[in-house]
Amino acid sequence: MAGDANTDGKEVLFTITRDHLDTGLRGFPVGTCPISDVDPIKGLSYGGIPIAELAHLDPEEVIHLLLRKELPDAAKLAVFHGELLGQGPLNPGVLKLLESFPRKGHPMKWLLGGLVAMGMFENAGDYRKDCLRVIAQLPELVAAIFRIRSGWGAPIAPKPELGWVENFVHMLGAPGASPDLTRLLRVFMILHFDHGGGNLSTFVGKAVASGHEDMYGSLAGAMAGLAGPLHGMANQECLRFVKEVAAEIKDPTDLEEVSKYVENRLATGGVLFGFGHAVLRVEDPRATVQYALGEEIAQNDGLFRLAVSLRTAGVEALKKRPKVSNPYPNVDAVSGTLLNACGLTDETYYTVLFGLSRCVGIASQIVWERTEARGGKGMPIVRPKYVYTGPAVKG
Ligand code: AMX
Repeated sequence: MAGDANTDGKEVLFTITRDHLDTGLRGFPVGTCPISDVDPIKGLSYGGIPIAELAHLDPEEVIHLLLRKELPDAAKLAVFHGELLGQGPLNPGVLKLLESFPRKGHPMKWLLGGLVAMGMFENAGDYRKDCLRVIAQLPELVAAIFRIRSGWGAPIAPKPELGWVENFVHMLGAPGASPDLTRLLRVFMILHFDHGGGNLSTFVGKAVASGHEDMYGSLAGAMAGLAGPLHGMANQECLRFVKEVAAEIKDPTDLEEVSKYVENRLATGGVLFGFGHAVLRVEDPRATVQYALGEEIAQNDGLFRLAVSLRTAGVEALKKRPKVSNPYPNVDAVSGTLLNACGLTDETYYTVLFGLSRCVGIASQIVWERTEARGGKGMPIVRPKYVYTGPAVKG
């Protein structure tokens, strides 16, 4: 804390005062991360490349960038695809366990259970090997969660020769899916792979791994963090919000009517879901990419048109409220309306899609922290200090 520090001439990054306690470690530098970064103005980047430049690449190229810290050429990409393919299908025991899960359990609970089960059936006990295996097999797990829990039918066998997303869409076999679902999910997955070192789920995953828990247990911890409505589950809540607005207005393109609704909602203490951010101070570039994609694949969809009207009306209204640090759309502002327009209409599953993607970045960061950081020694066990404020210690 201030006054206690002896910096020995070393660079001071942050001074901790009593006011900083109990603020969720907001902004505290606690480590280094060479994989991705979130800049308040430039937004998200992977390996120094802005997310907008990566959004339309092959998802496997971007996974390679996160794991191996370079975009692969065609030859390296082919080798990498072979490595993923070589992991084989998910152990049938995991799928059998899913069959016994209660349908009323939220899909994120299914994902947690599935990851724990994978840790018992698939575990190699090696962060690098398990990272590759979990990335290769998670699409099968998540597709099975959709199919079994939704009652769409038995899991569909993988076609690993397909791309990572193409295989996922094949295994999903979603009734009523539009032909644009693959295109959307390729972009969606890339946009959600990683988000700097300190977002809640990534931080939790790395903290669990710092006690040398294996990859599967660490990812299960991370996904429990992602499941909360202030974190990953915000995408589910955002589509519910857009649907709520749609039910209250006559014309989604009538900016005046949408603005009136928004002002009224804020005046009565309501939240504009899909707006604001803890770090960003501009429109999230991931939202910008999705608005542009929506104009190509969901141009005439009523909820998408409403999300576009909200993009203007929401910013105008939030800008009038100085307490709001960032009045601009975030990644969740439009992702749900696009998934809905492409046929994935049950928003309860959106956080699982986020989780499928985010496990890639978290697993990459765990591998780096456990096997490369500190000259290969790995980060020590996480152990922050809590300042005791209870009764004086006796004696
Ligand atoms: N609608 C209404 N009020 C908002 C708001 C919004 N979209 N964004 C911020 N505010 C309010 C906050 O509630 C807070 O009010 P208070 O002082 O009365 O408690 C005040 O403005 C200051 O908040 P802030 O410093 O701007 O934001 P934050 O860093 O505390 O929180 C976030 C960031 C995203 C939780 C917040 O902007 C929010 O609740 N947004 C709506 C929910 C949402 O879209 N979540 C998805 C985030 C993306 C993600 O992580 N997946």
